[in-house]
Amino acid sequence: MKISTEQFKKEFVRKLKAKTGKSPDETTALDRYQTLGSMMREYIGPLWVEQNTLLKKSGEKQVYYFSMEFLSGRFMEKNLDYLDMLDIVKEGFAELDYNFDEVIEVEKDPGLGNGGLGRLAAGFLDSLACTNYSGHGCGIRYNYGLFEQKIINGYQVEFPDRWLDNRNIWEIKKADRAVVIEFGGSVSLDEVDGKIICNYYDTEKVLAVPYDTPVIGYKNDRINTLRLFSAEPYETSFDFNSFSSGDYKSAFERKHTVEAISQVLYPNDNFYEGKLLRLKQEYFLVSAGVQSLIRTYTKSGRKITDLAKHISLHINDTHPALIVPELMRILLDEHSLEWEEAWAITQDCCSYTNHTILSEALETWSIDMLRELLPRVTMIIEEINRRFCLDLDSVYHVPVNERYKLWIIKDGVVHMANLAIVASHSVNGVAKLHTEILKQRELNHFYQIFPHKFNNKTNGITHRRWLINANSELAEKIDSAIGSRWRYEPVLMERLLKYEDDKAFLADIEQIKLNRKKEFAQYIKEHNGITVDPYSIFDIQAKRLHEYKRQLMNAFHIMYLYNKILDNPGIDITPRTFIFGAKAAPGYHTAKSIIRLISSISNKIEKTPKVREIIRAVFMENYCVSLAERMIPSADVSEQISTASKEASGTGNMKFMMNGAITIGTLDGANVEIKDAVGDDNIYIFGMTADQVYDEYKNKTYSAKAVYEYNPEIKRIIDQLTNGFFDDVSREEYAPLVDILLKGNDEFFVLKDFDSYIKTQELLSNDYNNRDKWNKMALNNIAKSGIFSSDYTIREYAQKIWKL
Ligand code: NBG
Repeated sequence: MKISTEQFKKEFVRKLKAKTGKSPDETTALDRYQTLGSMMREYIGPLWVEQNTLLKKSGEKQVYYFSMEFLSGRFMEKNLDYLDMLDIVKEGFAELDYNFDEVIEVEKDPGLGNGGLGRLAAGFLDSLACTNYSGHGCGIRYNYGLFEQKIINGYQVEFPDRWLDNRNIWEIKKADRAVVIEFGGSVSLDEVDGKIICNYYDTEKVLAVPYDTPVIGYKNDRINTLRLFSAEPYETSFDFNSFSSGDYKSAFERKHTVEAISQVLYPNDNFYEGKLLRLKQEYFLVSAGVQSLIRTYTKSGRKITDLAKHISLHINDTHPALIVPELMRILLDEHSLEWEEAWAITQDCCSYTNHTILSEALETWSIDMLRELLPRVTMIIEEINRRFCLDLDSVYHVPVNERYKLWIIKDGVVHMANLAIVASHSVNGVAKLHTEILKQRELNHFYQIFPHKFNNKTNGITHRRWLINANSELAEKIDSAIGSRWRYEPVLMERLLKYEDDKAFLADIEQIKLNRKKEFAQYIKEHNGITVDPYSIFDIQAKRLHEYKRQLMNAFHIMYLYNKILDNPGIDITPRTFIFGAKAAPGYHTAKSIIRLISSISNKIEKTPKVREIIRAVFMENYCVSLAERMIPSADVSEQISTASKEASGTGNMKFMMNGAITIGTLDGANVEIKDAVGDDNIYIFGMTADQVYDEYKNKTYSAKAVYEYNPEIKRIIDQLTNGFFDDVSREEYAPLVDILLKGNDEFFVLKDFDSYIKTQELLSNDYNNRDKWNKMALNNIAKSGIFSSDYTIREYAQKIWKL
């Protein structure tokens, strides 16, 4: 935006007065935030309209990325930067004596996602706009995003996330573009003039009202749209009869039932909960999105049979897989296409990404529940399945006893992944290893009949948020070394390698890391009341809490060090600060128990001065995007220690690497590709490989109990969980964790990998003291991180899958 600081100040103060009716020095940070936001919206508005009009005319192909989650993070600073206003606003604020950081902090994190899947969706929208593609997000405008986590007496307690309390200044409600979603009732198919007409009776109608948020490109004038739908009652919002007779509960019941659909995000990561409300949410999203885009499309005067030439629909995990029968329904019933024609269009339009192999995350719906909620859609799924079953025989010649693996409906249950695979022209995994596992193991039966559909698209992260915005000092240092073109072409960061033996340059990199560590140490002091040493190793594990991610193994390492320090007074251990950030799903007791254990360990260390001088452990409350933006740039060590094969990709691993942290990890997900990029000398790999994990599951030779019996260090740690060692909880508190390991035979191989983990940690610890070596490793990681920019991932999707 071309505006001088003087002009900005004048306009800002005028608006501030007009909006608040206060004298400028009486205004609050919130007043200033909202005024700045409305100034930006005035600027963005006309550009946005212009682009949409152009798009409608040109018919340029667009992708609609359907996702139940978009974990966007704050918008203000990013939008200012992208519109080239950041410096002017910062300067203007300084001259007006307003605190810019305070204004940024006012913005509530839009936490409409759980973890990697939702963050990836938001990052992809960013990259689509920045690489100048026309691509939009379709999602749900949850009134409450992911819960706010508080740690009370060491326990996670969940509070509602009231992100809309101060209004969302970035969205525009488009009530006139609302569409009607129908649930339940019954359906009849009647023949009129040789055509099948579908009639619906007694359905429950719900309005899906869109709220549009601009998705701005990086200094390129592109503005795409994130459209989130909110559920509102279709008819009068309350029942007057009940109201008049004083029955207020019944009077508003309907309104509340309808609004429940977009009330709250299910707080599960990598876990499927087969609740009716969740199914309603999923259909609400796809029906609203598909209806709304088809309406815009047909208004442009283009033929419905050309839909796939202009539109791509992406299914982000199976959650929006009902797109398939919904699009078929609209093509068949509303546009009177024949089945074959509608099916061809659907397949051309749809593509699907698989994000997990964990069986507890794979969605299935009972056909009875589906039929009751969505009678017409269920008929269509049944017909898709019927035809596919015939093809299994006549087209794909699958042996009879192999066919059941491919059925979409089996034993009264609809398998959503199967539906998505059959109906999509592309099925991709999110890292090379993950895609291989899909092809060779988990989805091998589909790979055999549809080899052409399967492809890999390794995840990526936006280097703008995670480096340029989160660590501007490092970004500027990179500019000064290699120029600023890397900001648009991040692979150019590789040019930093010419400094790998330049001691002065490496010292500057080290100093920048220290600056971030000092800032974060201050934050820890303010939030946790613990003083940590910024010269110690900052060892961070930040991600959702899940058994497969093995925070428990990290915790055991801390206990191991605790024991070692007490047993060996004067021992030389490199000081370390272990930092965790993690939310557990509210119903996931084991995960919550691991959080409690980390608090116990932290308390124990705080009470033991000899240990406290060397190691500290802190659990940061309420891990979210804006906390990640502070945490990640301060890390020396990035913990990526999942059981091999379980983490489809991981993206935190890429963010840490980009900020110069060194990974300690297993050969899982994208860690494998990080290792390939940086080479064996710049990463610490340990533990079982994915093949070994599969072999163990098959051969069942592993005995966790035997490890416990024969390894005294492990035995001691496990015993400490229940022998009163932790005096801030009862002895029973951690008994279930012990049971999972010993009685349950340690499904995620925490004990099996422990030795190799400890040895690798020791190596890392020693290397850290060799500052030249460490800084060189850090530089290598930064330099090689460019390939993980989501701009490249998105180019691959755009060119190879969506054909934009
Ligand atoms: C998650 C995987 C991560 C991956 C993200 C994004 C689900 C279902 N899957 O490893 O666990 O990085 O998806 O692809 O949330």
